[in-house]
Amino acid sequence: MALLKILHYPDKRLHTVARPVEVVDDDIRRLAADMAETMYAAPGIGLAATQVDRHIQMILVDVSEKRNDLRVFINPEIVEAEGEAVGEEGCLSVPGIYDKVKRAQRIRVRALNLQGEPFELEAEGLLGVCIQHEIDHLRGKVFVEYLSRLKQDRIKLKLKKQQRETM
Ligand code: GNR
Ligand code: NI
Repeated sequence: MALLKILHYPDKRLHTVARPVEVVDDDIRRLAADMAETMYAAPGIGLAATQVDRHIQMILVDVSEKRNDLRVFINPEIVEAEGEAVGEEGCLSVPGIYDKVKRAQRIRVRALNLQGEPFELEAEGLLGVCIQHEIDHLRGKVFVEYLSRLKQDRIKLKLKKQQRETM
């Protein structure tokens, strides 16, 4: 296993649109294991392949207290969404920034598991939010893009300054 480097906003590579996984093979399973290690070490409740500069449609989520309920979604698709819910979000690619985002309250997701088998899952609450946040990453979208232009510009300045200071 290996820890992977997480890209930080405003890195252009975070806006790459991920391509579907064609075959779920050992390379994909190895990447999933490395992403899991990276997500738990961060620590985060989710991670998209986009964030580790691998532009394929795979996301990981674990919203459990004990950090022992890893879910992997390959080629995830939201097939139903209903309601609206606003919640505070953060992102490993936007460290130190938290703000409110409006999401669907309940979603139904279709994806492949690490055996390449299709499954569906209904999610709400933090799990639902996290899945929507991760699928956005696969489309090249970072949560701060839901905020006002003014806030986005302030966040960009703050993170660029942080990056200079840690160089
Ligand atoms: O660790 C994370 N926490 C979080 C909190 C509220 C809403 C979404 C998230 S996802 C984030 C990890 C991450 O950046 N995934 O892309
Ligand atoms: Ni994120």
